[in-house]
Amino acid sequence: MLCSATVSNTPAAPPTGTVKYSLTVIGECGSGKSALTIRFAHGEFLTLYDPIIEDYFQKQCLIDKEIALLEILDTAMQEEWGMPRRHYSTGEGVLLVYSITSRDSFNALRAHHHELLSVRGNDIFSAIVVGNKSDLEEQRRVSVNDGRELATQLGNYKFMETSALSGRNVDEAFTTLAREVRRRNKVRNSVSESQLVREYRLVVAGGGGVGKSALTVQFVRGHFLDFYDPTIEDSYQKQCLIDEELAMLDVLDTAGQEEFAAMREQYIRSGEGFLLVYSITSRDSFDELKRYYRQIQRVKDQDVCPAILVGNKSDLEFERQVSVNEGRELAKRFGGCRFIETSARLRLNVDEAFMGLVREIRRRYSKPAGGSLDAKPLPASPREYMNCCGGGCVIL
Ligand SMILES: Nc1nc2c(ncn2[C@@H]2O[C@H](COP(=O)(O)OP(=O)(O)OP(=O)(O)O)[C@@H](O)[C@H]2O)c(=O)[nH]1
Ligand SMILES: [Mg+2]
Repeated sequence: MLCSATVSNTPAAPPTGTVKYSLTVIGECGSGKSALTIRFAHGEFLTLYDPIIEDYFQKQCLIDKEIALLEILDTAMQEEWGMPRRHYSTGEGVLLVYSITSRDSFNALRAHHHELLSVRGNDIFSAIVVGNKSDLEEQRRVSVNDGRELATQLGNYKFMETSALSGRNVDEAFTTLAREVRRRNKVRNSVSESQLVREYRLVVAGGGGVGKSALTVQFVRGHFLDFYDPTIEDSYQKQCLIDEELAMLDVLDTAGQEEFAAMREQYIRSGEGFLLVYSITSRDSFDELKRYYRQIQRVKDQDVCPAILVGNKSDLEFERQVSVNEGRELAKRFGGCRFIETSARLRLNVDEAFMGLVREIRRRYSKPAGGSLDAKPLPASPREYMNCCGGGCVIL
């Protein structure tokens, strides 16, 4: 890693051509945020734990032949100070830190991430997940796999373990985050030059209580709705970077209850792509989708429409009534659309479902001249997903 270790805590004028990156370090108190930041900025280990309110550091680095000035905000999470919303709202890049010795600090990252999503709205930020204190192997409470899985679930973020004590992966963590920011900025700049962000009108359809709202809210806001409040109709917007292309997703969360069925024709007409959701714990909800699909075909007057079949509540394995194979078979009958199982509760495959649908729509409108479409099957599990996509799609 090329870090030219030119450190300055008092801003000096950076050489011309320097690119600035503003990064924020977020995580529970005691997870090692300050130790990591100081190890990176000053190359030394902080032996005394002194919970700070907030601190600001600068470090100049050479990253891939580019002179980069990393401006880092080290935040405070002490209960008595609370977590100022400003901390969540600043920084193009966010280092999400937990300690591998504390299950609580690991679990708390979801709440921090949820706060981030709700404060940022459609503002663009990059993130990576870091499991710190990796030198304390004998006190480990969070496995590498759990860390990796959390990073995938939160937004296909990169993941690494670090040790502020030994210096392991510390430079890598900050420079990787700067690279992620750079990658995102590149796309954003190309979009602002062309002034074009494609909008996608997605409709989330399916029976009552299958988890349409829970999936949508988990996707857009990053938290789980653990109560049931039947929907009439709600719409959401979310900006995403999908395969290096910016997209504005208009998501319509529809009513599953039969009493609102009269509204269906209208949203089918306006929708470009459909997330057809059933619950793996309800055969009725699975069978009901067949009627839905016929109605979409009729209203759209098309045999095949961009869609993705989603078997939700995959965390309730013991209550399963519909097998993975039945899901796959039904997807074949729905014009060979993609199939995926999700859990809104655990945030499993949630991003993949929505992004998979956008990819379906793109495929539909960018058919190579004279060529057949390359319909790669969407993996049913997050692990398969990582193998297939390498975590390449990111949410802004
Ligand atoms: N265990 C588990 N429960 C879920 C999951 N998704 C949703 N639920 C629960 O299922 C219930 C119904 O979820 P909703 O998202 O409101 O269902 P809906 O499809 O929007 O229902 P309607 O708006 O009536 O069409 C709620 O109590 C959710 O907490 C999931 O993935 N796992
Ligand atoms: Mg709902």
